[in-house]
Amino acid sequence: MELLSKLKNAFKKTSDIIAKVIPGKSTISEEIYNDLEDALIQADVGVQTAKLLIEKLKSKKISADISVEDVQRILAEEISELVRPYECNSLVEEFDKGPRIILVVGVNGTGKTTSIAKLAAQIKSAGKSCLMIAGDTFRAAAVEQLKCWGDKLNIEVFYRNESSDAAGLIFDGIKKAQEEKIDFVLIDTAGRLQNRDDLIGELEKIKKVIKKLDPSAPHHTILALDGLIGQSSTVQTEVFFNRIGIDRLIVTKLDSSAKGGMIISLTQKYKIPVLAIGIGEGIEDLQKFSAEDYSKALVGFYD
Ligand SMILES: Nc1nc2c(ncn2[C@@H]2O[C@H](COP(=O)(O)OP(=O)(O)OP(=O)(O)O)[C@@H](O)[C@H]2O)c(=O)[nH]1
Ligand SMILES: [Mg+2]
Repeated sequence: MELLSKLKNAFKKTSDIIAKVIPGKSTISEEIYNDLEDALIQADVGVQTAKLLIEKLKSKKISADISVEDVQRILAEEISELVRPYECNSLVEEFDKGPRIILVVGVNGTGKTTSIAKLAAQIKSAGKSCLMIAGDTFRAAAVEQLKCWGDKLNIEVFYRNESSDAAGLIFDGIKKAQEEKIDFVLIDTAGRLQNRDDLIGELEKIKKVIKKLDPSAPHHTILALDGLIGQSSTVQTEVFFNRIGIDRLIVTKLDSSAKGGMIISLTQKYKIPVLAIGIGEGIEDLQKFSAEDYSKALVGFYD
């Protein structure tokens, strides 16, 4: 229950956009449908998806006498249906044998390092061992940031103070994890803009190096997306999807975003499961993505 109310608060900015269209209305008119469509677009669900949702809503042949809750409930059900295929198991739930090697990528400041710490905390509390590799050798403070999380969580961080070669460091870190039979390896990487061809190329090299040690790895390549920028993250997703081959999304900062609808359009377009959503800066603020909870929170419907 506490989780749901956190989610509810996190999505308040988005759900307010939708809720304010229909307060106190007892009948649903073409005008309200139009306003709802606009609200959905504002919440960044995407124009096509917004149109689709309104069509679905209309096809329900709901009576003219309708409550706000009815509209919210039906919308939540429709949204849930769209995103349900993109729910997935948490890393720990799908664990078979270690080391499970997880690479986290994304543009600058999207929440990669923080999300790695949050995931590591979940892995630890499930009783599995974990090594975090400070593969962001680009920014001096990046290693310190991950070490700081490692100290707080009492989870080992593999790092070098001065290293220009991220791939070499990552290779050595994975080797150590294999030797020590550690269950999970979480690899942090430097933020890189999708239009920096050289930096995207470096990630391709990192993936190749990882495969030398385990041809089945990385077992997941997670793209961290900033929930604040909403649908604009499509441009980023496109490049990482095509060049690096991502297979999980983490959408962060949804607690302060009014664009929570982005998850619908992104999943429909790229068909990538959402591993988790970030709803705050605290270590516990990374939630498993639940289609039902997300949809209800997005439209502000709670039964
Ligand atoms: N409110 C909120 N803040 C978040 C969330 N996730 C991350 N942050 C904050 O966003 C900022 C950037 O997070 P980082 O984890 O450093 O992002 P990064 O992708 O590693 O950044 P670079 O390494 O510089 O590319 C930090 O201040 C985090 O505390 C979230 O879900 N909600
Ligand atoms: Mg970072």
